[in-house]
Amino acid sequence: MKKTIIALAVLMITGQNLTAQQLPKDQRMQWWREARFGMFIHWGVYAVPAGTWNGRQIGNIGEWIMNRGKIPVEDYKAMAKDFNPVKYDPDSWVKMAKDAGMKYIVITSKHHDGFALFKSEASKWNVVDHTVYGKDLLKPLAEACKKHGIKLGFYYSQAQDWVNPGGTAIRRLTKEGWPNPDSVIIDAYTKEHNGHWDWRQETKTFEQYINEVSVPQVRELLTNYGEVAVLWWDTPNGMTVEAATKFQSLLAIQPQIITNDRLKRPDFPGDHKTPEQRIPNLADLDGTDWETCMTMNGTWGYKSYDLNYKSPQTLIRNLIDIASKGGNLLLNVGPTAEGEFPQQSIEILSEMGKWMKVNGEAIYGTKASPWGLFPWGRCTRKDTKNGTSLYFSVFEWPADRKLTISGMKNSVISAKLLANGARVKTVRTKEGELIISLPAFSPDPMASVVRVDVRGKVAEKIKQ
Ligand code: FHN
Repeated sequence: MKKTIIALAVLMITGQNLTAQQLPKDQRMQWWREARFGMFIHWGVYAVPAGTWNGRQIGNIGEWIMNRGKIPVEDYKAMAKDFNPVKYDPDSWVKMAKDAGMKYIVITSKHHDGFALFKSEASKWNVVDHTVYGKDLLKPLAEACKKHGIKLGFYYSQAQDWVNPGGTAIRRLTKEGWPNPDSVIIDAYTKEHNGHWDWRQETKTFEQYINEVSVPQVRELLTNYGEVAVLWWDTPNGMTVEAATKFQSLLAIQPQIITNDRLKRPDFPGDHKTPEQRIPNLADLDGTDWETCMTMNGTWGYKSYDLNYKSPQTLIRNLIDIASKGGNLLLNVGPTAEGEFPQQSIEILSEMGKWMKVNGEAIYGTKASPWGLFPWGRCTRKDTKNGTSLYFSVFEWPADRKLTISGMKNSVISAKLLANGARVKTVRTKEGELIISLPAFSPDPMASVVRVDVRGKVAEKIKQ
């Protein structure tokens, strides 16, 4: 407790310096707010068992197999001999992301299994020192991203690590299920749940882990790979203000970097929120930037038998829904141990790319809908030189072929379908409603976008 108070005091005193090390938030967030769509990649040794250990299918998400199966550290480490991504082609990964319409990639440089996809001096449990493959996986990805104009970010599990000793703070859970920061004792369940089922995990303290592995590795990531666009923290369980302050001060190495809200709650809010596997309701949004991260099937890390993929239509509509609420979508791919994207993911990316090529302007650089949601679809908007472009994405083609927009007084300059360029008619009713008349059939089953250009600015929020 005393330590926390001292660290908080240090933070308050140095707080200004910490933020001064970073470029102003709006400047840093500019590309991210325009991008709207990125790729998450969960890749590591868990792709070897791919959901099955000792002949048993282990439930839950694939990258948690070590924890869920309570796999002993040495057994898990032994799996690294089969992590041999000879088919890894970072150029084609980046091209697939780019062709899908994604503008950035965030890859798990180290997930909770502690395995670093990069050469690290801080822990030998990394791809160079621990696999026959023996090469840094992030370097060529950084080069490919640079070549194709895609921003690269690193996910880093700063406080949860089941292999590097000390890598998970042991805390008794409170009644609500959150770690209680003032306790140190443990019943067997809490211990296992927190990542302790092998004595090897306990040969060092959490503090040692933070100082000897986690902080040095983040420094390596921020130093050795050129410009890093995003640092994506995860599972701040047991994080202390002292530890978070150390990570935070490293950000000075990359003054343009964007970070999320998972370093340590609530003291370090980062630049954006991270709703996981869900799209927030309008009522939950408070003006803070946000990014929904989502899987294509039911797992982040590769699981050979999870074939429960969402349809391209669902994912495209999710992206539109998110953009209409002012957020970003970080859509996950879990590559195999050989270094390939699953075929289903490739197909989904390609379908999304086809839609984005035609309709991307309804997503990139747009702002949230001035009206909230429509029963038949969503709206995004963009300020133009002379006025505003409104993008109405139609999910449910209305039987009467009419979209009714209430409460907007701006006069219409033009209206057309992005799918085929066909003009659509608009009329104004006596009551001032705008009626958009659609053709008989929707030109695109994924979502058809009507772009309506109007004069002047459209008010931020219009009551219907
Ligand atoms: O435990 C992780 C999980 O494996 C995955 O990485 C997700 C992605 O947001 N984050 C954690 C759970 O919140």
